Amino acid sequence: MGLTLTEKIIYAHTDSIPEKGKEFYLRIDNTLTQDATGTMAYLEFMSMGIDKVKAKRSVSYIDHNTLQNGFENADDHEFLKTVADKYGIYFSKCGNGICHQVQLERFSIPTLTLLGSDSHTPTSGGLGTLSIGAGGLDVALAMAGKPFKMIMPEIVNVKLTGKLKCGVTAKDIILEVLRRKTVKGGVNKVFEYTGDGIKYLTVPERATICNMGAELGATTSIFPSDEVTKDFLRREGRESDFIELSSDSDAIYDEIIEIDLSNLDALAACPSMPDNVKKIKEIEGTKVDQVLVGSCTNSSYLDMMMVASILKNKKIHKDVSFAINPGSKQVLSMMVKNGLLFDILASGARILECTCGACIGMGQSPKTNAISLRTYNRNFYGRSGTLSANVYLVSPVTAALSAVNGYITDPTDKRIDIPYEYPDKFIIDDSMIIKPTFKSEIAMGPNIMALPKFDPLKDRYEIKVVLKTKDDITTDDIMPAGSKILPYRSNIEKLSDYTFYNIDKDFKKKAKEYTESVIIGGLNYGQGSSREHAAISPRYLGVRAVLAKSFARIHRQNLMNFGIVPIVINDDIYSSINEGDTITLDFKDLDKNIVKVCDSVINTSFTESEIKMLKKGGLLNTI
Ligand code: MIC
Ligand code: SF4
Repeated sequence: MGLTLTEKIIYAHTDSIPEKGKEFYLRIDNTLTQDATGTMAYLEFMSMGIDKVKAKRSVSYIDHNTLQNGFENADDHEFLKTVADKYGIYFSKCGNGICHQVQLERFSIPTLTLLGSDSHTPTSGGLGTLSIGAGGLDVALAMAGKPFKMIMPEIVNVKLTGKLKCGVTAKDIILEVLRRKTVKGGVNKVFEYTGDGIKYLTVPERATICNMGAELGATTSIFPSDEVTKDFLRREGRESDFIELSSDSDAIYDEIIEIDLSNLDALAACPSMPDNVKKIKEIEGTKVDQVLVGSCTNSSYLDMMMVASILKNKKIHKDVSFAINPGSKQVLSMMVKNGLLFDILASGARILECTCGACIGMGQSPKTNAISLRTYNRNFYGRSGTLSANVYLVSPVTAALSAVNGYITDPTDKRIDIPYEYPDKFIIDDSMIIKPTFKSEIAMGPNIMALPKFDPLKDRYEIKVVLKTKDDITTDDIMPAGSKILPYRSNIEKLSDYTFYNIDKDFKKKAKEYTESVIIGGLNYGQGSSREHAAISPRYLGVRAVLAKSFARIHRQNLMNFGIVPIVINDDIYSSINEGDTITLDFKDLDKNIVKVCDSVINTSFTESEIKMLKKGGLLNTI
């Protein structure tokens, strides 16, 4: 029996063949962190008492928390720089680019494994790397040389046939997958792309698809490493990193999805969920106030080439605010060299730095009730920084055309002439990537606080329900980001002020009053980012368990890592408990995977190591 690409890479990184749906340990070759999750991840790494990273290559990026409006972010950057130097980690300076884009360009290698403290780490799947997002503590463990505990996923084959119509792009392919599978449809699944259609997709386009595969809740997404991969690595001057690998022709998949690319129209994820997908045709004509191009989903040179081609000799509509964030210094340099930047600038664009920027709420919050079109991957409620804004996620082509017209414009079947060169050799300048010397003293600014300590789990709680939520609660709901809050990522006391802030401004007050509490959640609780702060902060405020209909993969692990028990409940239990109720939680039989919620006996499915960690009050207490 043939093997899938995912199985081939997993089997090469484990000691025995894992059983589907069961826990196993994956050896991790490389790791990445970014600044917003990195400070915590490195504090955790340092608490392990290891003198040097054990991964083949670890890279620490500064790309999220870049607005230096006070000392906090700059201090975090300095801390991260000194940690990187001391422990043998490459350090990508602020301005060098968004972690996933730079990782793709300069570091990722087909067939290897990559663990990153950011949910969009799967971007490197576009290059054939098995790349997975995780909480900072899991990445810290990988840097300490420990394998990554995961569930052997189901493998979904997405077969792409035919060729995209003019004006329809890779972004529309992943929006179509999201339309079909929803934001809950990928939990514990890997999406493996095959079919005739993939040969027309370059590595940056494949990376767009794998990047936004995170919105399916998937473990990861991956393309084979083939001639297209080789060509990309050659342009990057890294042909020697090429290793060919694809699935066997008789590989068995758990599920097959077919997409005929020639039938696909341009799509948009409408407010406020990435799976609320409609054809652009259906929303065409809607007036737009803001258009933003960038983020790790769509900020490659290829994306910028399409945008510049549309904007050349045109002007942005007078009522539209238009801005771009190129994904990396490499992308921006090539834009300067080949004239793209001049044409974009001349059109009336605002040019922003090569960082996450508005995607994580670092500026560019739109006006009240704005319609904002973004080439990003997430349009969750509140993420733009303006609660009343309506954010649509679209391709760079749709974004640029709409910015010129002032209303949402369908690019389907529109020919775009590209007047620029796609460089045969990309501009390579790694001077903003600092190699470690193992000499630095750690610099800890006054805003960087020690990790909070958490106590073990008791056998029984009589405990208040501090919050009851609906389905699809995101980590942005739990622990919002944005320029005002992100500077406190390494100061949990301060950060905790904002827990559930956009949903319930009194959350902290109530949680403190109750001392210990539980949260009741719907389906897919904790979808979205890998930020472990969405677990640490509630735990810091006394949350001991979340009872939800289902959990997102990364957040479930983060909850357990910090001693919050994630308990799956049915509809009846969900309906019978309300906010403000006092309930009993009985963990006496947790060893037998039994938890009692009031009178209901719930069979849980924790593994032995998870039970041990939960009882101790979290992973750091265990190690
Ligand atoms: C995001 O896109 O939500 C982030 C910001 O990149 C997060 C990480 C974080 O919260 O720092 C993610 O995707 O994991
Ligand atoms: Fe940065 Fe946005 Fe990508 Fe997250 S999704 S890594 S915030 S660009």
